[in-house]
Amino acid sequence: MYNDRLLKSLAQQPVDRTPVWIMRQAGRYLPEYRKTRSKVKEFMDVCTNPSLALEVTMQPLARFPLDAAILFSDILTIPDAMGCGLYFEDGIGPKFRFPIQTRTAIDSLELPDPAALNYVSEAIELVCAELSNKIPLIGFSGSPWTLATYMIEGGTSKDHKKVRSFVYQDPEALEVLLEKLSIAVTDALNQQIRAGIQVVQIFDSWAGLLCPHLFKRLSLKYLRRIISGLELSPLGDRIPVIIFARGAGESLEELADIGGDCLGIDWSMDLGRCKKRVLGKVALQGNMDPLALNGTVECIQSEVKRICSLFKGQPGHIFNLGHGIEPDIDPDKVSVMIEAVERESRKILSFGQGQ
Ligand code: 1CP
Repeated sequence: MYNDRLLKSLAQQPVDRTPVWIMRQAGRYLPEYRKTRSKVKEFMDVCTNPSLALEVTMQPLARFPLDAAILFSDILTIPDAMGCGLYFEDGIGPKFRFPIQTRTAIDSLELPDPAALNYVSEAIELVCAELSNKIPLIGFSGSPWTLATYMIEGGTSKDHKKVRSFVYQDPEALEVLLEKLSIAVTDALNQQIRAGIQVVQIFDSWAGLLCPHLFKRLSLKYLRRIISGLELSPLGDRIPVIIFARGAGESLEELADIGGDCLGIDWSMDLGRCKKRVLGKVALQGNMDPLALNGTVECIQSEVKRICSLFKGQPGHIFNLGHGIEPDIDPDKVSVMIEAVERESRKILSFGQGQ
């Protein structure tokens, strides 16, 4: 790997400067993405077409000196492959034609045919060939809990009342669903590993819907199982795992103890305090407020400086936003952020190797 800053930071080893990538780095805030997107009818047409997925994955890398690529795809590809009938409604978001709302629907739900996700492996192979080991490629999946929220709600939701009620109405059925999703997620991630990804990120974007004891039972347990079921890379390397459990700050210590390498920290958390709680056990990723990118240049620079300074002389930080980038952000502000990470982190990481 020519640029191994991300892999080194995940292993909490010293680097010359803090690595940086952005959640949802390919997407609507980039005019080149909107152009590619306009060539096809549905968002999923980009994901399922490996050459379009390659094109979009590479777009942010052509603009910014990022330290990682993330495959352009979506967490909802797995429920889609399980027959839930994913579609996107304009101005609303993802929806399922066949939501999973009863014990009967859960019992008859089948694991995806691995061939149904071949388009993901094909896209990964194309991206790896294009990257030729210059920077690592991150593969990803949703957590079983987060996928279950979409499947039970029937799509995106404002209040998540259906799934939050289901937790109490039929906990046994929910656990059957989570078991099935754990197998599907483990299989899908192993398929991505065999195709060539070098890092895994698991998005538990709706972890915050669960109070800590339910989070343990309905999410953490399955995350642990998935991590322990991951295969070695085709070259025999362990694949580092980043867990982004949004809203689960209360359970940080427990999250640090399930075999992952890094915790993604959402923007609502105090990163300095997170560091005291778990750094050493795991690396930390984050956590600039995505809306800080709407601030002035000086505001962005001072936020970056504040965050980078928390890790003075200490390895194990990966700079990122504390959630996905918003579609209305000016890409020039992203350049300001990345340049500031480079400048500020070189200053504070005095143990660098002069790369
Ligand atoms: O083009 C469009 O209009 C569709 C917008 C879009 C994009 C750009 C969707 C629909 N998905 C994506 C890509 C995507 N999704 C990536 C790309 C890789 C990257 O460059 O980072 C990734 C990693 C995801 C992951 C994802 N999808 C998550 C987890 C991250 C998070 O934001 O918490 C979630 C929750 C989804 C579901 C989803 N897919 C799309 C949308 C708009 C949503 C969110 C729906 C909701 O708010 O409930």
